[in-house]
Amino acid sequence: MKRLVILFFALCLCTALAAQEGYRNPVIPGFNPDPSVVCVGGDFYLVTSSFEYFPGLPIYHSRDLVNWRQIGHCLTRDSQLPLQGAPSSGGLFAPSIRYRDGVFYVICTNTSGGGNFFLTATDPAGPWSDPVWVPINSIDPDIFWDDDGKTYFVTQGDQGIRITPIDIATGAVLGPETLVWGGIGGRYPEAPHVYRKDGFYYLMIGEGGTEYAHSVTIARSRNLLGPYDSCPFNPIVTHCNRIGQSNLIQGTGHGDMVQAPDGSWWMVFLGYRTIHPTAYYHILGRETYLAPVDWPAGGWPQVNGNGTVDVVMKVPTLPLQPWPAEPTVNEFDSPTFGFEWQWLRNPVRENYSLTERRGSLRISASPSTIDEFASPSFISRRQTENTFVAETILNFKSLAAAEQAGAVLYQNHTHHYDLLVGRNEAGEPTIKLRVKLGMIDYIAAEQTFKGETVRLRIEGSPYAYNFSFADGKKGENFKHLASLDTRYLSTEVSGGFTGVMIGLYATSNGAPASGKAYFDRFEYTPNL
Ligand code: 6LW
Repeated sequence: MKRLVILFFALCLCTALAAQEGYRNPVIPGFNPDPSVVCVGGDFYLVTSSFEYFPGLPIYHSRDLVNWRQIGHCLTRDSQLPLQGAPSSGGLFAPSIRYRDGVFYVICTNTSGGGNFFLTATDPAGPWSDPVWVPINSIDPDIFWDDDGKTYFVTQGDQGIRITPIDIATGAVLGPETLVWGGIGGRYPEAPHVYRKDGFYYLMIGEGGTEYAHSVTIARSRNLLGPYDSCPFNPIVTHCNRIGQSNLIQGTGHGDMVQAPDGSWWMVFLGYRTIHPTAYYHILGRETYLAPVDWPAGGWPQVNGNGTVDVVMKVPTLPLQPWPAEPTVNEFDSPTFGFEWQWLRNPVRENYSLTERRGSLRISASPSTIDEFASPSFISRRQTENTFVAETILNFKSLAAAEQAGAVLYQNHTHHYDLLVGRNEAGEPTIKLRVKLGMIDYIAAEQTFKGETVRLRIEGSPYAYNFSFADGKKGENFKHLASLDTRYLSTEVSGGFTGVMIGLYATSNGAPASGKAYFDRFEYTPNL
C-alpha cells in the first residue's frame, strides 16, 4: 500500500513537471515579424523577416516553442543578399522555413534585388546556400511537396493565393499557376502555408493587412489545387473584434502552424504591443507570438479558444527548456559580433573592428548618414521592451573636426533620435541630441563637457526616452540632457515594417571622413 501511495505521488509530480503551466508573449520580442516555423525531431527552428538589415533572416532554435535562442542568420554573404540602396522596409520580406529529406529550405523575397528565392542547408545554423531564384513575381512564398512527388510554389497575388509547380533543383517554373483561394474578402490575402492533415489540404493565410485589421484565415480541400472551402468560423486569429479591442496586443496575423513531438499543434504569428490599451501606437515593431491550437481530426483548428492571445498565457506548455540568459553587458572582448547586431544594408566591413583595440569596438566615421539608403557606419540591435536602459562608453579622441559619433534610436531613415558627440567650432567637446522626424530636423539639446571619453545613457519608458551623459569613463554623475516622446518613433507615425533599433554610429555627415570612434562597452538591460 505504502509503495502504491509513493508511486501515485511520483506520477503526479512527473505529470506536473512534464506539462508546465504558462508562458509570456511575445516569445521573440522586438521586431521579429512574419514568423515561420518547422519541427525536426524535438527541435523547432523559426525564421523572421529582416528587410534592409544585414545579415538577413535571423534563425532561432527552441525545444519548447517558448524559449528561443538565435543560432545565426540565413543570409550572411553579400553574394546571397544584395541590399545596396534598399529603402527602409525594403529588402527581405516574409520568409518560410521547411524541411525535407535531411535538408532545410528557407523561401523568401528580396524586394530590393532578385525577387523570390530559396536557400538550402543541412545545418540550420548554416552555412546556407546561395539563392536559387524563382521567376514568379510576388511576396510571401512557401514550398509544398505533394504525394505526387512534385514541388509546388505557394504564394500570394492580387486576386489571392497562387500555386505553381517548380523544379526544386533549379527554381524553374514547370507548369501553369492555379489561383486557389482569395480568402474571406479581407485586404491583402497573403502569407500562405499549406498543411496536409486527415486527407485534407488546409490552406492558411493572413488577411486584412499588417496593421490593426490583421487576421489569420483558413480553408481546406481534398485537392491541392482546390476548390477550397472556407472555415465556417474564420478568422481563426484576430484582435480586430470586440474580444480583442482592449487587448494591449494588436495586429495579430500572418501565422504558421507546427505539430510538436507530443502531437499537440501550435501557431506562431505576428502582433505588436501597443504602448497602452488606450494608446494605440507601438515602437517595437511586429513581434513573434505563440498560441496553442486545438485541431480535432477532420475538423478545423481553433486557436487558444477564441482566436486571441495575451501577454501572460495561462495554458499548458511543452516541457520547458530555457536557455541561459543573454548577457546584458558587452565588453567587446570577442573578435566577432554577436547575432543580435545588425547593419543597415551591406556593410563597409573595414569601418568596423573588434580586434584593433582589445575590449573596444572601433567604428570609423563614414560620409554616409542614416538619413539615406546607404551603408552608414552604424551597427544596431533590436529594442525588445518599452522599458530598458542602454548605455555605452565612447572615446572620441580620434574623431576629426565636424565628425560625430554616438548612440541612436533608429526606426527608419526619416525617424530617429541621435545622441551624438563631437566638437563645436571652438573645438570644445559637445554632446547634441538631434531629432529627425520626417521634415522636422532640429537639435533638441546641446551641452559642452570636459574630456575625450563620455558615457552615454538612454532610458526607455512607454511614453518617453530619457537621454543623459557623464564625463569620463568612470563618470557617475549623469546629467539629464532631454526627454523625447516615444510616439514619434512609432510605426503609426513613421510607417514601415521594422521596429526601433538601438545603434552605435559615426559619421562625417557627407564630408570626407578620417576619424574613428571607440566604443568600450555596451549595455542593454530590458525590463520585462
Ligand atoms: C509581409 C506580408 C506582411 O511580407 O507584411 O504582415 C510584409 N504581412 O505578409 C512585410 O512584413
